[in-house]
Amino acid sequence: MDQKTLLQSDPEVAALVSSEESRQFEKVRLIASENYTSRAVLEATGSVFTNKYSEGYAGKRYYEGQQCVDPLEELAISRAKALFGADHANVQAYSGSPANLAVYFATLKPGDTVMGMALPSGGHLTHGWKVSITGSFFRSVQYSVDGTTGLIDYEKVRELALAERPKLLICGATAYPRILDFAAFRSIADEVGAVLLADMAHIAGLVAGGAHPSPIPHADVVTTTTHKTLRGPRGAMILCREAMAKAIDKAVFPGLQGGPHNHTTAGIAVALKEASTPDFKAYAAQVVANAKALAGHLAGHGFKLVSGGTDNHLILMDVTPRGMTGKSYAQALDRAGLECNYNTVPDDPRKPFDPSGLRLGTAAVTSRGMKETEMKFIADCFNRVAGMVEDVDGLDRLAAEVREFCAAYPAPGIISRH
Ligand code: DSN
Repeated sequence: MDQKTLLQSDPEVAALVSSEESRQFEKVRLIASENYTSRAVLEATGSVFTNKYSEGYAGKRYYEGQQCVDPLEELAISRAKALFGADHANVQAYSGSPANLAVYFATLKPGDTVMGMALPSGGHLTHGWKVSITGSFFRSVQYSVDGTTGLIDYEKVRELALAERPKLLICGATAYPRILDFAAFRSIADEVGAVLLADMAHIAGLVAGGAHPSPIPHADVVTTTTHKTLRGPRGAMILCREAMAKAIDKAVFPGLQGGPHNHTTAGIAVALKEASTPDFKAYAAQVVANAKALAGHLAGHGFKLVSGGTDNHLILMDVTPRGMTGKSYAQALDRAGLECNYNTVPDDPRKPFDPSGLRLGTAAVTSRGMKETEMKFIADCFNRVAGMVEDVDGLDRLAAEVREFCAAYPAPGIISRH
């Protein structure tokens, strides 16, 4: 961004912003939940809409001066509904966790039973994990992936649902590399009379671009963040059937939140316009093609891929067969200019703070125009780092190579380096 004013008024913050731009430009960013937003999204998110309070909804606000906010929010809502084919959209949730909590508030009473995928299997904290409010204010039962195949066993999910009769059944994941069978979850929810919540945060961009089946025809309510594969600002949306619209809106405001972050709504509106283009469709397809290519090359280097590969943007791999743990390897990779996060793998014998695995995603590198050929370079770098985890000089030399490699790929939004 143009930071002349910031530089003058607060050089310390300006320097950190500038360093972060360089860091994002010079690294191969493979954190599966991250991306690069466009310059247009950054400008909308950094706009004067941050100055405005707008508690309520269009036409029914508790503050005056909504001449621009009302049409902005209505524009974001209509773009969200059109892009995903939803009856209703709420674009006010601050992020993914509040969006999920709003669904709990709209559909449950404290102590009711919820059922989601366990965090170590690739679920999210807010899918009922014990340390989250969703696992302590509600009665939470959790399903897991099969420890051997790494896949969801839909028959086991069904059996657990029949035994526990959840009021809210949650599907969706943060570390599941395969297609989710939303129709199977629908049929389980129907059998036990549960509301079905699909959290599509990780795959929303793939759904928008037609590279992953949509949960919209199956789920009663769908939550998503807007900044992962969807490539918008940090924010969230809740999409639902008309029958749930009033309850969802009421749960978000006044149930859970005060004024919406209108600057975020502006960024979301821009991202939704971008996501409805043929270019974005091609992007979503390339994200998956890149993940498959990267997975193939990593397997060729002896890494053990959970489920044997990927259908989406995400790869989960057990690095212990190569004599490393997830944390030490992720730290060495970061030093060498390749950024990812350590992650548990199914039935991980190790603790989450130093687990057996790594999670990788191709959303950000694909936004820079990288394709299958570049995935081979990246996988080769992973192999080289595995051979020198403690060799800091070797890692620093590789980081210089990675910087040179990255320089050829423009990063959306980072115009200072173009
Ligand atoms: N923290 C996000 C992720 O990395 O998947 C989920 O909210």
